[in-house]
Amino acid sequence: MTPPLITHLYTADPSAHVFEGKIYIYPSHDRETDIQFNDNGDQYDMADYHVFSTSSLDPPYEVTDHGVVLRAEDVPWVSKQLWAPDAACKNGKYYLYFPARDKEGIFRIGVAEGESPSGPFKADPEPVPGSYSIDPASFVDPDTGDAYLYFGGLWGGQLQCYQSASEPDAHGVPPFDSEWLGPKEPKGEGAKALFPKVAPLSEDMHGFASAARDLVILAPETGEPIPADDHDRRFFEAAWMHKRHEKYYFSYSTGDSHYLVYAIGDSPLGPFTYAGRILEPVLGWTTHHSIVEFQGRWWLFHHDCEISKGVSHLRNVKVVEIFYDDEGGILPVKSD
Ligand code: FUB
Repeated sequence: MTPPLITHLYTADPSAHVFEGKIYIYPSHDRETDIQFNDNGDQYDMADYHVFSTSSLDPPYEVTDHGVVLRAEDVPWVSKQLWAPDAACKNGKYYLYFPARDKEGIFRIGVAEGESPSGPFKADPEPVPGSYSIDPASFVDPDTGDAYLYFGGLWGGQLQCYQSASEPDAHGVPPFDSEWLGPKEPKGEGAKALFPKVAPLSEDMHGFASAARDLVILAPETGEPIPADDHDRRFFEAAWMHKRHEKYYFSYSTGDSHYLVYAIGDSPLGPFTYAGRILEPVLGWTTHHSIVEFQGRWWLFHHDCEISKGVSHLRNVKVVEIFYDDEGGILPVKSD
């Protein structure tokens, strides 16, 4: 069985990057809580972030914990729930993107800047204008240097609250519809799945260069958007982007069907075509990941609940090597 990578804290949602020749991991920091499990995710009540680094991904693991790099109490707009973060490097600086509930209980995405991949990070006083929902994943195209932010998550992640066709605000955000709060999403004959969002990042990495738009995911057999009722393939949360051999790979969690899956496209803005499963369900409700090349090998970082013996909000990060077939398809990870 793959051993946990980090064992002294509960960690989840690992976003891994190669910075300065090492692997840096930006995970959620899970903690114990008395909040009862519900489908809105209230029990995921995290309050700070740690950063980790390592020079080798083969066991036995030697991972450095760089300590707390950002706390909820240090961000003026945040009320609670520091969920899955990601980091980017551009212009010699490091940027931590993080979702959290604002003082009205609405998920927004913040950005914090630092001089080093190991932090600390200083957050902007307001969330990124035009951002909403959860699970930011930043991607700096290795060939063009252009940077993008992907985001969105259903149910507790509130993405379904932004479906209104009414006039968007000045940042292009549709009106928030609180009728959709909770574990809800479109369903039924003819309903299309909601898409994740993507926005090009501004040169200073603190804002969007243009409004977030849909990242279209098509079913290969029809060429049409994936139907809402197709819970084995529709986007739920945990966006991630990587590039290999000129192809863009958008991967994500299917949420209540518990798969990690991926879609392939020719542009970081899409469209993408669903291509298959990467990881079967793991112990625990959530599954969330990142994919990165390190020292000529490709790695899937993910989490399960091995250490807590299945407590869904007390997770541990793992890493496993992945392989591609000759056509560029990702070979599904063998469960162990
Ligand atoms: O860690 C809190 C939430 O659980 C994340 O934002 C989701 O992706 C899921 O892993």
